[in-house]
Amino acid sequence: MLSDVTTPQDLDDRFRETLAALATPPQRRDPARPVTDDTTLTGARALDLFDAQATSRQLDLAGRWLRSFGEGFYTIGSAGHEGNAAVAAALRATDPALLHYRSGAFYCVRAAQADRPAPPERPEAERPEAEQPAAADGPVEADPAGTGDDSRPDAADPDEPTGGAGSVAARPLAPAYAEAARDVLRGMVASSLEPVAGGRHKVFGRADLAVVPTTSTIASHLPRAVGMGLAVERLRRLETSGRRDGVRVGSGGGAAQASWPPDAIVVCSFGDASVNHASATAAFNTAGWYDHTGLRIPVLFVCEDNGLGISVRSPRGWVETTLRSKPGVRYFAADGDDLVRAYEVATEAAAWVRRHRRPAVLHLSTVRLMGHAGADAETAYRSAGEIAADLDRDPLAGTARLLVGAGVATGEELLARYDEIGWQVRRIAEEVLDEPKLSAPAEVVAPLAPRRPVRVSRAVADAAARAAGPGAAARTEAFGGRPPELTGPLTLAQSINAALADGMLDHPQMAVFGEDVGVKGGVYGVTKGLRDRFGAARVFDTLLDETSILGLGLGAGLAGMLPVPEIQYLAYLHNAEDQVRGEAATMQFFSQGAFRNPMVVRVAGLAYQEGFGGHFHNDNSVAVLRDVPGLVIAVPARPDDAAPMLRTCLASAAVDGSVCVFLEPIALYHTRDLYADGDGEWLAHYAEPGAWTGGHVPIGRARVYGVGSAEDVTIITFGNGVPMSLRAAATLADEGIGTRVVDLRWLSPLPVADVIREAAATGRVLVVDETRRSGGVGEGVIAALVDAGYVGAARRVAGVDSFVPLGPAARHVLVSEEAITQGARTLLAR
Ligand SMILES: Cc1ncc(C[n+]2csc(CCOP(=O)(O)OP(=O)(O)O)c2C)c(N)n1
Repeated sequence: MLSDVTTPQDLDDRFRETLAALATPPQRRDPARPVTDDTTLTGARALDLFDAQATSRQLDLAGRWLRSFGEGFYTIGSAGHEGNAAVAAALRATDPALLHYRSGAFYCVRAAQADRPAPPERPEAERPEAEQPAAADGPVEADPAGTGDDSRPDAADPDEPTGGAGSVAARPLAPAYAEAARDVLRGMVASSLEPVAGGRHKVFGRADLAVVPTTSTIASHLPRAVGMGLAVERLRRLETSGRRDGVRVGSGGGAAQASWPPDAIVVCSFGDASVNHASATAAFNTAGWYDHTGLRIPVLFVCEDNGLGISVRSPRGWVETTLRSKPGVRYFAADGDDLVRAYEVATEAAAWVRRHRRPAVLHLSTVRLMGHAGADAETAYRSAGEIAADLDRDPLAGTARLLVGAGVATGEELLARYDEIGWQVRRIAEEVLDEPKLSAPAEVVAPLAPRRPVRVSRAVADAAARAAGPGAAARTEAFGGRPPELTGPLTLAQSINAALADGMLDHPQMAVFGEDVGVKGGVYGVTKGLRDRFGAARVFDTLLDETSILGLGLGAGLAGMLPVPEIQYLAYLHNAEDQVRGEAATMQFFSQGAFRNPMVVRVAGLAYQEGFGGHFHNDNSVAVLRDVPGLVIAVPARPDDAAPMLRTCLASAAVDGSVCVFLEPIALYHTRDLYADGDGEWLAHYAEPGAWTGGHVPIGRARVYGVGSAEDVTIITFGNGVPMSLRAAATLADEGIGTRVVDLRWLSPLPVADVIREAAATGRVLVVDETRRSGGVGEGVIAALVDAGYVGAARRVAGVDSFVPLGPAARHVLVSEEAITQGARTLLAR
């Protein structure tokens, strides 16, 4: 130990000292043989993993070096966690992986695995216990493909280490490792050539490696991993039952590359402090909950436990205690600085998950070297002795000791390899320094939310043609002989219900799920009958956790499904927002569209539920959604808008991978009348398929109603504001005031062109915003007018900055028709 903290120099020096001190082995071992007596891991493969670990280590050192002269922007490293190389080696290159930010060695191994063919499968008899079908271990399915192979993907190819056989020191660095290093270095310098995020973030990710980029929000990828597991298993069942052909996997799906193999398992890794996060506990709970119900979720959670979350220690024994106690999740543990044990246990764990299609957690103990990140002064919260103790457990040195002890290599040879790798990493680092960076706003946002409205409208037209043509008979049957266009005028709720059914008919990969949506048909009956028509596999009740509901959607979308999760009330979206904001909306941004999570999140919300519920059932806060870049927010106010808007959202999700929030005004669900009791003016006929193309509603287009002369004032509104404003406009018309009422329909992107045009037509704008004065939609409308140079008069009528109280008191804080009428009069009196 040269100083109190472990600097890159210390770490490097210490490693050299350790290797120099290793005694030369008495005799050489054939690298094709197992490296120890109690493993199948060959010496050659262990050498190969050493290379991956050394590459990862050199990347950490290079990251600090780049930072030292201001050209590197990321110094969170993998040093001390290189045992995750063994986890990668225990998996297949096609197993989707969502990785911890300390996964440098895993990433290198995965890159090399993808570079070479899968190993031959071993006969059943040779498989260890974990791979054999379990006799009495819960309801385990027969191996569908009959392959049985699931483990030891690397043990069977001892003669072909990635770097080639021959003299240890002379083995060239595997091209795949060099390329992996280039990927990582490009991430560090924010090069726009970085293969997945293109310079938008430093992530581990690549579609061809089945590595899905994760964000820096710890544990937020775990609910998605569970969703992926659910979807992978569902698609496997379709495959084994020969029905997968009917599922256009990938057509509307999440990954640009081919879908994952049916026997894939999902792996997700994270740190020890992260196990306490609500998203992590949600994911464990959901995996266990489904396991308890008999549903299979093949997910391997990997907790890389270095004992610290930045400066906060995990209490001794806590991580093991909590991971062991997750119901339905099998526990495995290994020491990450012991390559052989880590490989053996990881292999056993992966085999168990693959075989049984059930969740497990691998608790991998690690150390953290060089602090949390570059700027972290560990001495502020750790003793010198503690820091030094971590150095004693350096996994790279551990692998070196293993190889030298086994007679596979000498310390000198390994040091030569370490230096050769270091030299190459530095060379690549220098190369990527000069690469272009993102240089313009348009370039930064290009992959955020691609919109191809012509393709979307064509997709709607195609759906219409199918529904009217080849799918007509099935459609009639699904609707019990009476398609919705023949049943008379519908309410908003009935119209959404019918459009969901049409969506299910047209998108075989679509699934509707959420709390109470299945058997009950939703608390407002919006999903009524869908489960009976389309089956419990496609319309199902979830557990009561919004984070998990959205996570299931995110994973399912990525795996090729078209998820339509429901959030029962807008108020309850807020405790799960990160899954929309941090996960869903960022996926295309951080993967340049290589991965996408098409999704239409139905949310029942907004206020005016007369006499019911108070704030939690009348939540009118959409600000947190409106500022999510790329998110589509639809608010249908009337039945004959709801169906085409839902079709548009589904098509946009399928075509462009859009993340859409479909916000349904609860108070309008069952509304029938507009002006007077019994007038039936808020009901509408459902369009027959032949009329879908003509009635298509593109994203970002408003609806305009002219009342009276429509010349005097423009009311801009949405949701509940629409019928209220139409009634106010009728009153104004009696006073000789002509109004045009603009229903925004889309809160994001706002229909700016329509707004400007209609505002300019009268020169007097009244924004009727049922959300709140501060942070409400009206702020955005007024800002759009200002940005466009609108010079006329403008006023706002908005909800009071308050939560909505229970009972009649709600009227004091909500926009009223009277306030709208008065607002228009004031505007005209100016
Ligand atoms: C949700 C969230 N809260 C806080 C942070 C800031 N943060 C980044 S890493 C980290 C510690 C994570 O510790 P652990 O999960 O043990 O992983 P380690 O870094 O030790 O490998 C924290 C608090 C974050 N990234 N995400």
